[in-house]
Amino acid sequence: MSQQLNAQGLVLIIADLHLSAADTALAASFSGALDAISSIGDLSQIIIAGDLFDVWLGDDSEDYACGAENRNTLEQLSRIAPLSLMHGNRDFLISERWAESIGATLNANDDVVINTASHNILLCHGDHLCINDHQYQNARKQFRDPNWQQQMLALPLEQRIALGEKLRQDSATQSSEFLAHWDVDQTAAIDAAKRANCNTVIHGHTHRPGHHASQGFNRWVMGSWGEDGGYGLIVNTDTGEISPIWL
Ligand SMILES: [Mn+2]
Repeated sequence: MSQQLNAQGLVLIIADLHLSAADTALAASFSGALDAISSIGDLSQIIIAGDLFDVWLGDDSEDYACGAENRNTLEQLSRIAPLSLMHGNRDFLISERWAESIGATLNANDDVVINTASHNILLCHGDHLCINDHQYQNARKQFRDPNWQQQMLALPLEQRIALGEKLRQDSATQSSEFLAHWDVDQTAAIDAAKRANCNTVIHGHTHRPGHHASQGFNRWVMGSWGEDGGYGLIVNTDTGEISPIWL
C-alpha cells in the first residue's frame, strides 16, 4: 500500500544509517551531520527511509540498538524539521510509540508517494523490490506478520539479541555470486512506480548509490552511511528537482 505524503518545499531523505550503540564512530558521524542538515534551511520534512538502525529488536532494545548519543542526535534532528521514519529490513520492529519518543512519526507504509509540481515520486526502502531473492521475500512475509512479531517480541531481550547477531552473521557470509545478483529489480521498480502513478522511484537498501534512467523512469538509489558521513537526496516539491547531497 502506498500513501500520499503532503509535503511542500524541500524534503530531505536519508536511509541506511545502520546505527548501533556499539558503533561510536558512526554515531559521531551522524551527529556531525546535524550542522550540514540545519544549514540546508527551509526543510519542510526529513524522512529516514529505513535501516536507521543496524538491527531493532523491540523498543526495549534501545540501549543496544540505538544508544544515548544516537537518541540525542535524533531528537535534535526532529527539531530541525518534522521527522518521519520508515521501516527497513533491519529495523521493521520500530514502533510508532518509540518514533514518537524521539519526536518523530512512524510511516509504516512500504511505499510513500511524494507529489511535486512536475511529477510524482515513489519512496520506499527497497527491500520489497529485490524480487529475485525468493528466500528473503519469504522471510519478509514472516517478519511483517503481526503474529510472528508478537511472538518474537515476547522472547527475552537477550534471546532476541542473540537471534539478531545470528541473522547478521548469516547475511555477512552470503556468497559473492549471490551478492553480484542481489539488487533491486528494475522492472519491479518501474511496475511499482506505474501502479502509484509515479515516474520516479527513490530507494535505499542496496547501498549502491546512483541514478538509473530507463523507459522514461528514473530510479535514484541512496547510499549508506559511514564514519565519513552519509548520502542523502533533497526533493524540491516546487520544481520536482532531485539533488544528491553529501552530509
Ligand atoms: Mn536495508
